[in-house]
Amino acid sequence: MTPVQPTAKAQPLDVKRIREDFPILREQVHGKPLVYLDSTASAQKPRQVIDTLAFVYEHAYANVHRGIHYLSETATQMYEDARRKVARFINARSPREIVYVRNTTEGINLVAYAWGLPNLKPGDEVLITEMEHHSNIVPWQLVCQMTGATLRWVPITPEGFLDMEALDRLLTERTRIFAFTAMSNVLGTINPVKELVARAHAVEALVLVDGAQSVPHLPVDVQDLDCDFLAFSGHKMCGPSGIGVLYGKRELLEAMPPFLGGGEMIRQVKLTGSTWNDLPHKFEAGTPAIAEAIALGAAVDYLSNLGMDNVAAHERALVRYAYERMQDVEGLRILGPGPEHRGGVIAFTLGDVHPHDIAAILDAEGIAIRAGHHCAQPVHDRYGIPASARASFYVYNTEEEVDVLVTALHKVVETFAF
Ligand code: 7TS
Repeated sequence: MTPVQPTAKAQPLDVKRIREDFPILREQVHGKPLVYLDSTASAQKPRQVIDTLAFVYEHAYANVHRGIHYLSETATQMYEDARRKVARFINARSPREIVYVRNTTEGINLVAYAWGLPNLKPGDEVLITEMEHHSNIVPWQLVCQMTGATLRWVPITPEGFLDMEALDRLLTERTRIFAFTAMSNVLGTINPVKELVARAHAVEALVLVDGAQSVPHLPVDVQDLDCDFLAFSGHKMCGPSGIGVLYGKRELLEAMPPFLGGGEMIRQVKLTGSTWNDLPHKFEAGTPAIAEAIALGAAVDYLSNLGMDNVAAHERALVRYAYERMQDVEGLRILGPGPEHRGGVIAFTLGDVHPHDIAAILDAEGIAIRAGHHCAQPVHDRYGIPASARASFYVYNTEEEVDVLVTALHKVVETFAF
């Protein structure tokens, strides 16, 4: 595997200033300063995003695409401006390719149902990987059951990479779609998305990229990657919960039937049948998350101002530091590849200590990590463990916080005296 290449142009983030933008980071937890190391589950929100939500509700709130009145037109304008910002952020050809959904999970389900149900049949194969989040496994299991298609998966090597030799055997002319994560939420592995897309296209399979962990942390350019679909969540990229995005190539989205039916997604409704609205509204039935979509635009502005190359470089440096410091903790085993191949996620086990006990001891120190299977049971099965503890990093985390984590991990070792 080629290490993830650092970009020469990256500038250091001014983390002290960034932290001032995140009011929650001033909280005390159990009398200790909060050390938030759970951004892979959900990221904290900067003042700019919180203020945008408040601004919309105080000054610009009404339903969108419906009213002829001032407020509705203002809200619609802001809602569509945010869509244009998202399109630019991932370099989509057009905002019409940006469908607002609730989260990554809904985006993947949209493709599984609206593309999968009409297109899959017995003999067809859907290819996923062993390192997927449940949201990129279960929808495909359901749709394969309904259509008679077969679900296959690319195994993971002992080091935590996709097994590229197995991929060669698994990608065949029977493969209709290859759905994989750009970055594992457990192993931290950054997958070679562009290469995987090219290999899938060589057998004429479509590609859905689960961007839940890549769009918030790495520069993503859908035209360069040439992926057919990309799903991601606002709440993991400093935006609000309840808003996410499905990017899809226009011709594919045009050809797909709607996923949900209702208001807004129609052109005309007769009791005998209906016709559909233009993209992207065909996929946006019902009143959407209006203020949340607008605030996602503010999150995109925030990250764009920091610069995604700089965000990625900051996390790379932090994960390298954490990876090295954590080697000193007795009995600690890190899942997945070395720091040069991973994003800002470190999942680990510590002797026989249950990950929930690790998380509870750390919580008492004000440190928020996640413990469990992180909605990725097959990854844990692969390594023969039921669960792990996981620290994850974002733009507001510092080396000092890693030091607090490592000191607390030594405390866990002392408490359990192994
Ligand atoms: N895909 C990946 C790779 C993820 O990490 C997650 C969420 C999802 C999909 C689903 O995102 P949602 O916004 O639709 O829920 N991952 C995690 C996690 O690691 N801990 O909590 C949520």
